[in-house]
Amino acid sequence: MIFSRCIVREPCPEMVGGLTNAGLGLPDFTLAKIQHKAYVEALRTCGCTAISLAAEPQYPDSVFVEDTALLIIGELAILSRPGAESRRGETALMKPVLEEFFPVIEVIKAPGTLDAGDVLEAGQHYFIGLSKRTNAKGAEQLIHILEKHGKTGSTISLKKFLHLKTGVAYLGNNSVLLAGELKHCPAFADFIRFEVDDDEEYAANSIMLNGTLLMPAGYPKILDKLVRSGYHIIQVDTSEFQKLDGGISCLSLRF
Ligand code: CIR
Repeated sequence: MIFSRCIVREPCPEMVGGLTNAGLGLPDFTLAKIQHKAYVEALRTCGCTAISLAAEPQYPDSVFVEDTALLIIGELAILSRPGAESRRGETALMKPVLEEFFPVIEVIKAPGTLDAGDVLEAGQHYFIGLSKRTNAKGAEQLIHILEKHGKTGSTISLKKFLHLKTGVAYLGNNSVLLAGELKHCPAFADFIRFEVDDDEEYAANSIMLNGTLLMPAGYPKILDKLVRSGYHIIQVDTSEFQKLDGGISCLSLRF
């Protein structure tokens, strides 16, 4: 799959009041802006033109654009219905942007909730995490939409991770990066598995983009394993977004 564009949103100073369970302290906004810029530069290096949206101070978590929609390249966009009340309005901001690029827009409706951070694309199949943010009704609606478009979906119940993609990345070629509770998840039993040690768990949230793996900086053990396996890797520091439970995938929508 070729990705030619990405959507990102500038962080707003209000991000310091964003949702978090990380216990890592408050993000430094100045550093977050610098890190965000470097992140967008890395996406460009991977071949994506960046569509950069203005900061939205009324939504402290709006920099994590990934949660607002699932994009199926060349086909359709599915607007999510975020599980956190404080984030629900973010999808209305994303809708007109997606309408420019996608002829079909589907929508997750109440009482369903779904954060797209809970959706992992693996070829024609989509794994959907049932989490504190994504409920069974939301997952059911998504599976129905996917099936209408010739794809399949299945659910994975999460116990600890905020989102499914907090703990798994699809690397292409039937390979996955797995952490924590997902290491022994039967859904990934038939994949080639790269397991991330618990002290490097954050590195599982990485993205494969046009043949380059974009990873958070500072996780030498899994980095070494992947380099030895022949992966081409770019590391970016996302420490200030980690403080808000967000990582590499959460900061962009790629298509
Ligand atoms: C939240 O709790 O919604 C944000 N602070 C972090 C969202 C991270 N997004 C993601 O994992 N896809």
